[in-house]
Amino acid sequence: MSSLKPEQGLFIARTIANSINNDNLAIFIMSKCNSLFIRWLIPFVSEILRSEPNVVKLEGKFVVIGDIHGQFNDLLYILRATHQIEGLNLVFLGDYVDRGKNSIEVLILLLCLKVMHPKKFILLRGNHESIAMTQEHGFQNECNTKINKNIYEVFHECFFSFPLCAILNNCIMCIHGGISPHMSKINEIDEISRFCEVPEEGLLMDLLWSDPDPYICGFSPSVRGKTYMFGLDEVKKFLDNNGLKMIVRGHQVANEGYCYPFSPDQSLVTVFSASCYSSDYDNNAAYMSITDKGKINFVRIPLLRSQSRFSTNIPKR
Ligand SMILES: [Mn+2]
Repeated sequence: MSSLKPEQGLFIARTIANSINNDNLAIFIMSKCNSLFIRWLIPFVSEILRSEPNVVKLEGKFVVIGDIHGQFNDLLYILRATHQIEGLNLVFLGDYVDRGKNSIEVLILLLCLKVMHPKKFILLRGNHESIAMTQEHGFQNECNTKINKNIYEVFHECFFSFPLCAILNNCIMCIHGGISPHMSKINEIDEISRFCEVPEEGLLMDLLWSDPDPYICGFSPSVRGKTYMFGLDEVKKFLDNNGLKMIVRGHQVANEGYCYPFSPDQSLVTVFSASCYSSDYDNNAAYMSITDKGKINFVRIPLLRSQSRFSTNIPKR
């Protein structure tokens, strides 16, 4: 089988990454995105992702973006609003695929941005970046329909390669799900070998699957049927043990795009960046901004009810 030369692959990746203001970007991406390109892109970007530690440590100013779930217009809004800001890093909390109609476009755009700006874009793993979830919740079907039946497996390598956690300015922990009874110190995350399918139990699963519960103390079995829910006492204990101030996580719809489940306590915040999620909700979406002085702000994404691939009413920057 023929394959792309590195310079050909890089040329396409650069073209996509530089086209954020293209009026029909979703269509444009699909026009570039044949199986030859995907078979070049995934091993190439996976090597970059694998070179990152399980816990990525960063300093500076950030935006933190919650679940996108294949909602291309929400992603595009965030990118247009932020990508040109000098020195800003974008930290994504995972769940790029499934449920929405444009998982391929979302994932390909993010991976091309990662290739071109590996330090600026941090892509953490969500529980949907797994074989079991993508077989059931839309991504595999989308691959079969939009590309071909053989391409889905090619994506597995990048699911297995995303780092798990980010620590911002030594005080804010970013993770898709939450904490785990199997962890007291953050450096225990470094001991996980993450290059695999998400297991059915243990620390890796909990980090990607657990949820906060304001009505409990300690850990208790989750209503999801796997992993745990945790109380504020466990969050406080974990933050104290590790000299951290706050946990930012995604994984649950929040009506305003963000929510402090232990409010008025602000030790943990949920950020969710897919508006009118899965067309079952009429939730707002938001992302979080963190200045280099540590000031926190939430930015609402305008409701984009129609997640049409052809929509062009997104302001350009
Ligand atoms: Mn999730």
